[in-house]
Amino acid sequence: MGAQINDEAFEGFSVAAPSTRPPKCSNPPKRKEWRQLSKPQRLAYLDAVKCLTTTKSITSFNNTLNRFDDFQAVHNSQTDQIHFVGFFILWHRYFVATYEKALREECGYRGAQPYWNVSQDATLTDINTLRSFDTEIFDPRYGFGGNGEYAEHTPANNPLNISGGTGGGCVQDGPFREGHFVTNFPTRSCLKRDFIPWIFNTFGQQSVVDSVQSQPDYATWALAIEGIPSFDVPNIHASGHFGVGGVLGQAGNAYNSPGEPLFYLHHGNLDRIFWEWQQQDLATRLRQVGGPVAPFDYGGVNVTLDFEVDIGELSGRVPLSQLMDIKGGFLCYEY
Ligand SMILES: [Cu+2]
Repeated sequence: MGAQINDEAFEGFSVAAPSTRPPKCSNPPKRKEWRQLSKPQRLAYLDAVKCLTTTKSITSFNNTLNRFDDFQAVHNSQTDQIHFVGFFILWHRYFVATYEKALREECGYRGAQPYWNVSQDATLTDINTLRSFDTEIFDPRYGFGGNGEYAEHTPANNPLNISGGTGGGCVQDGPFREGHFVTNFPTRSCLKRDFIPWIFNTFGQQSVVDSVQSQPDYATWALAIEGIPSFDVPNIHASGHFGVGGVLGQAGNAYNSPGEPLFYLHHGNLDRIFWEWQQQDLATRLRQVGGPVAPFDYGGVNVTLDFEVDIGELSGRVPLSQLMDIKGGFLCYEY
């Protein structure tokens, strides 16, 4: 007993290296597509998300009341630095893994972060008529509920004049319906959705994913998965964001998209696609990064493995080298 206390005291005085060594990854949670979960597993996940909304905030932002808000606020505060950069996919990998950790460690969730393979739902058949996608993802009991109530799209609230928004108001069914779920940051709001079927369906095609996966190196791959801010060129990232959030919903808002609980399933899917691409040549792709440090600065200074991403009060600062392997460094999960 006495010896143990001495050891601990000694640890306290030692340099940081031993205590910052990441723990070994054993028993990684296995992430599955939403529909691969049993119904009790789906309910357990939805309950854990609701639990985050009733667990006190740990961040110092104004208006964050709970742990769910914390994640939205951190993303919001960094939006202008973490998109259209070389570390986009790795920042979001770290962010989703930290959310998964919060669900497990703070809300007693025993499963893994599920993902939503949007390509499984993207269909071109009823592209302009579909109001509510017919998918178990939006199931009112075992899913995330459906579209928002219809709200008028005007030049004031739709300045880019994006066509095809079919909702825009508060979600009316499911666990995140109006009166049962709010986001508090930056201001209090119901969860809004504004399904845009043509974007979801054309951008979500498996062929779009296939062309991303054919990219030969990290920098071109990273650009392909994120896409460019244009509705003329299909990209898989925009499919989940604008297909669900459209013009007026949280998912379609670059700053506040993590206010949409499906954000974590959509980005889980992008991460799964990343890991599948990495596995095509793992030896190389566990160590290959690239793309700009500064937004849109293609051809400028590129990120390296030493480049650090920082999700602040959620989990701090980590070099990209620690985020390359989903079962090593700071990460511990699998697909
Ligand atoms: Cu983002």
